[in-house]
Amino acid sequence: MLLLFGTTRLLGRGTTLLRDPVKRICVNMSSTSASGKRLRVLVDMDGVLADFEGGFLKKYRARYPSEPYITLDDRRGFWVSTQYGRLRSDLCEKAISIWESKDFFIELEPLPGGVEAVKEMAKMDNTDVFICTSPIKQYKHCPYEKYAWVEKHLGHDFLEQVILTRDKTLITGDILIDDKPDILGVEPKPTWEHILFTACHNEHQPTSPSQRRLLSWSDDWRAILDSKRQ
Ligand code: UMP
Ligand code: MG
Repeated sequence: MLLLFGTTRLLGRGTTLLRDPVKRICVNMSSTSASGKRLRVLVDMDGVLADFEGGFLKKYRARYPSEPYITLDDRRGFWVSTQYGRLRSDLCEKAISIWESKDFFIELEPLPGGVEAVKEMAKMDNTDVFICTSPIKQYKHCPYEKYAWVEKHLGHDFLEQVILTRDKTLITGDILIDDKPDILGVEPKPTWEHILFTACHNEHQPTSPSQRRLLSWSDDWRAILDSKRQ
């Protein structure tokens, strides 16, 4: 018993040593994605659950009322700072100053239907949902506020599902719902299929025939999940 307890601690939380082969099979079936049974969905935050573009424009215009700005209809390309820098070189830094400010990330409004969809997904049988989001490198407020946003909109228990990473290719999953058209990192063959979530900056961008889009949370995300189930 002592040996079993010690080994369990070594194996980590949620892992038990089961000598009974029937129990061992049950545990494997209910908990592992290696069996291919459970679907693992990774959902991005900025531009998918939280309205980064709308929040940025509102705060940029409030802080710099006499500076030129780019309407959401005219947004092109993932990097806001790059497009502002092309408008006038000093506007790149001004744009960055907005999302580096305290309260920027926590005050982002939820995008329509996103929070409800994630809550529904999380309740589905054989489905694990994780929020997979990249923090900015200026870390004073952003990582804290991303956790606080999840707690505020999805509840305290959902903090267990948060993955902060600058490299999403390292994370294993079946689907990654993300508004960034090119998700690159050290892993050349990520396990997930990238479902491009439509946003103002990518809606005019042609996508390769193999890339699937989710037009919004009113689109049929359930069918996309079902298509990945075995
Ligand atoms: N971001 C920038 N520069 C930009 C636009 C966004 O640094 O011009 C940051 C803000 C978010 C992150 O922290 O990129 C986007 O994260 P994902 O949605 O890709 O996880
Ligand atoms: Mg995003």
